[in-house]
Amino acid sequence: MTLAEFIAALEALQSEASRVFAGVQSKEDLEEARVRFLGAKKGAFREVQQQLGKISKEDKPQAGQQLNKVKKALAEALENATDSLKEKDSGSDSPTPDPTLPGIPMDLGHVHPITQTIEHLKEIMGRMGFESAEGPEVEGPWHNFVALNIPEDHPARDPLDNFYLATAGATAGEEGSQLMRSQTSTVQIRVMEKRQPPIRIVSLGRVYRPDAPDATHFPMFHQMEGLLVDQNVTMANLKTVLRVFANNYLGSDVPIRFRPSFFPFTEPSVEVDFLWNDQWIEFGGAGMVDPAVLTAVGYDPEKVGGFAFGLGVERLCMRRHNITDIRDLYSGDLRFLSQF
Ligand code: FA5
Repeated sequence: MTLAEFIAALEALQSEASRVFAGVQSKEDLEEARVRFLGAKKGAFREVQQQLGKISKEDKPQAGQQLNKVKKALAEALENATDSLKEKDSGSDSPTPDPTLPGIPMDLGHVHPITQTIEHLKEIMGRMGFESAEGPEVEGPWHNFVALNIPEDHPARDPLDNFYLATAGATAGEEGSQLMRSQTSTVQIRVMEKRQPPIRIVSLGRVYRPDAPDATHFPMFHQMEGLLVDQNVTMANLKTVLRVFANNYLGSDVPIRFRPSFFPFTEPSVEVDFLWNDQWIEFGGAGMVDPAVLTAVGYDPEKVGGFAFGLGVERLCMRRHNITDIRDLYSGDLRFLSQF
């Protein structure tokens, strides 16, 4: 093959390729043209390139130069065709935006059912004159146990039954150690330490216990603590307050049972059960504030007395809304939560 023939073949290839690439209308056309002219095995360029071996030694440098020029031109033609196809895709084929269409509706979040319950409970208790009080969730043994008359060897203080925090220099359970409070009764102590009777507070907040989760237990849950301290307070006052509370929150026909029980910080003590689906379910504990507790906070048990109660908030919410598994409340499943 002569140099002139080689160059003629290159020119023919370039003009044909330019024509084809310029006429590309679709992705399929583009791919077909790419394979036809630039295919690595059987492409037209490759075929001409293979003729280079037949060119004489003297003409080879010039033939090589021409070959490279055409190679570059073909690569450019491919690139241009690709670009113009892209432009075409994003241009006339895409729908014209219609500014009169309505927007995409967005779901608005709402308050979690337990938070709604807490607000509702505060409101009912507020109407009976109980003001809202708060205390910290990280506590020391004094507020969680000692001032509540829970002795050192009581099982409730066992490190395995509480979430103690790693506290430098203090053994779990000893003064100086810290734990996530296991009950809101801590707030009774905090309020009485600061204030003098008459006291009438309610405290709603989180508590923590290493309980295995099941339908009625969760390791983090909420309690509603009530405390009333005054002169001449009797068990009848406690029963009336809980009865009026139940009437308002659960309905006047809800049967309540007070079952004799024991708490170190109340004497006498009761367990408070509500009937639910023909079964008595425990909702909390209550009783008359133990004189030892009144003494621990500096009150004179000869002059003042009181009652206290602590109810499980999740169980109240579940009873009211007929929720059968506490874990649903904390699953984060919006199909469940958005019903409230
Ligand atoms: C107490 O925590 C006492 N502080 C209550 C009290 C206060 C008694 C004031 C006397 C005076 P108890 O451990 O029984 O008591 O818990 C009270 C309620 O919390 C239970 O009846 C239950 O409704 C709820 N509860 C307890 N453990 C869990 C749990 N793991 N998950 C969900 N709710 C729970």
